[in-house]
Amino acid sequence: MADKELNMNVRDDNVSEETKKLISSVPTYKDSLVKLCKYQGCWYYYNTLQAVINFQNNFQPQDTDIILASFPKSGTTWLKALSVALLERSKHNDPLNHPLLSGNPHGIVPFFEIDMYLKSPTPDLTKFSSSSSSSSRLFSTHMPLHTVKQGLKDSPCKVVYLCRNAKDALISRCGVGFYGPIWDHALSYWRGSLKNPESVLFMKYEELKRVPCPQLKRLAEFLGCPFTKEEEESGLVEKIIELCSFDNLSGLEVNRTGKTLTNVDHDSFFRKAEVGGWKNYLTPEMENKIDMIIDEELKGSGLTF
Ligand code: PAP
Repeated sequence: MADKELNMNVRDDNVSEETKKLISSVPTYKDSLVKLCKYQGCWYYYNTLQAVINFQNNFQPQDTDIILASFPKSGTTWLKALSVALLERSKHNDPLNHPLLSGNPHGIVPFFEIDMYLKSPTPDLTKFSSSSSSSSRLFSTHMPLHTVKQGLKDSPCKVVYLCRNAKDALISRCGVGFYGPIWDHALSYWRGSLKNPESVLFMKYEELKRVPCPQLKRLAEFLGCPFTKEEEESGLVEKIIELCSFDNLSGLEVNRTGKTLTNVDHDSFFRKAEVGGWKNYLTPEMENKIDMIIDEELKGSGLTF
């Protein structure tokens, strides 16, 4: 594929001299399709690395900012939708007039390093601000926690991480290992959540699927907007789950058509949304090999996924 046909975040044509110098001093990987480099323990496309550095150098956090974090293909779209629905719930009583009905979740909650800081080191953040009703700005990222924290400085922003079974994330993506290794990624947030449970919430895709209502309430409490008794009695928790369900979101016109700012088809964020779907794609040998690596890497951490 000609370089210009690749999306901007995966290219290598927007890298400063300083970042080029940095790249020359870190591990790199190159094949006919991609160039990756390892920064702070995580693999990035070169332009994405530039955006990561732009973010680290220039992001001005506000104490009430909320950061939604995940490894790619771990349910980011779902987490974004749920968080928007939670934070905007007082404003959008009319079920036909909700931002999620007219905007793809990725258009509503931008990625630091894939949207905001990709084209400019100092983007205009006002246009990315989330809701006018909620005082929190919602952002998202696929960076590991230690890298995000450098951009957040010492701000007490809340960070929510959604973790997914590695084999399901692998199958969902069918791609190269950018942002990996997945175990180091998840461990950065796992350890952060153990150390600072009031700042970092660690959630699991499988739990959200299994028991969505308690998990949504957990998220609401963490974000400082717990459901009131009246809201619970009115069925609002279930309504938000339904609004953000795979079946509902994937069926909306806005998610069946159109593309994100970085040229990704909206419908590519919705595939099957299954737990354990990897069983249809991996041989027992592949399964064993991945399990052995993950078990070894997570040993002693208390985390399983
Ligand atoms: P991204 O990394 O490109 O942002 P992300 O949203 O993290 O993708 O993950 C996409 C996965 O979440 C897809 O999984 P699958 O390939 O196994 O099907 C997608 O189907 C799933 N997904 C998207 N929306 C929802 C939802 N509302 N509920 C549950 N899963 C969802």
